Amino acid sequence: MQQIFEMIKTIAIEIGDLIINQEMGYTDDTNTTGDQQLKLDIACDLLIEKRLKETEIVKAIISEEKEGVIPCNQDGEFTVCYDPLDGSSIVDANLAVGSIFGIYKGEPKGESLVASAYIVFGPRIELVTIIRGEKPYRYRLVGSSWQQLGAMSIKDKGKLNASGGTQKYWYPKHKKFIYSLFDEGYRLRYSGGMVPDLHQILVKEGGLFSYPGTEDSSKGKLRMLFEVFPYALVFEAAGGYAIDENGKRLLELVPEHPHDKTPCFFGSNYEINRLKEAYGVL
Ligand code: AHM
Ligand code: MG
Repeated sequence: MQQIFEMIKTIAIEIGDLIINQEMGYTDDTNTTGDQQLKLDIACDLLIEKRLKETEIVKAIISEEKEGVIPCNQDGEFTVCYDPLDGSSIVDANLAVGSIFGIYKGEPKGESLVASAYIVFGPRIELVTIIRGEKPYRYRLVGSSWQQLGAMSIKDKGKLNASGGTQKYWYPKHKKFIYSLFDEGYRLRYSGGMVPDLHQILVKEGGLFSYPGTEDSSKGKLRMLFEVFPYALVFEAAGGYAIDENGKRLLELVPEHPHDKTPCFFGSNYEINRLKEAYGVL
């Protein structure tokens, strides 16, 4: 696994450079979920594809920006599913964005996720890696070396509340629940980039991030293989929880298609219990 993590460190430096120097603007293409692709999305995708193909233990890759599985090394062991540049719609506003990697052994699904990693491109570049069964570790790029900042953990209760989706289309139970947390004193923290938003909750050791199903999109927006499962592994290993709208652990879900989405909730013990109560799935 270290071979993949080392390559992800190289990728982080190279994408950091692309974000600063690559020409912005859209191409005429859309990805499989219908989002218009930025030139930067494509450049990041190609870079990751090239680097993962060079990593001998990678058997295949699946990108959020492409349809289907791309074979890499015949003797490889792992399938890496990745979102090359999450939050690309906020990159031109110069907000933080990220790259997410799910590393699967066998058929990609929650149970076969063996490790994951994400990179945050903010004022600094940070990386979080997790191997199933171990703690998540946080690193920061200083000059050209990676400084380990220690293991990440989540307390029983936090102060932050971040919910995605168009509020007009939130189901009444979700709206009532989110407002009840604000009435308890929770603070709104939502940038529109799941990588910095989830990273902030982890760094502040608690809180809740929701991307619910809504009246206009019953499965929400976030894709299981590239976005949801990698964070579910991080949150659980940090001592938090990661569930769907039925109270089921996200890591127990099985996508039918690589680009399948699911409503998802990541948080500390207290907020997740309040959510289960509000959704009637306790
Ligand atoms: P993307 O993969 O096309 O960038 O979309 C995913 C992003 C997440 O980072 C973020 O949580 C979500 O979209 C924001 O969506 P919304 O504006 O609907 O809340
Ligand atoms: Mg994304």
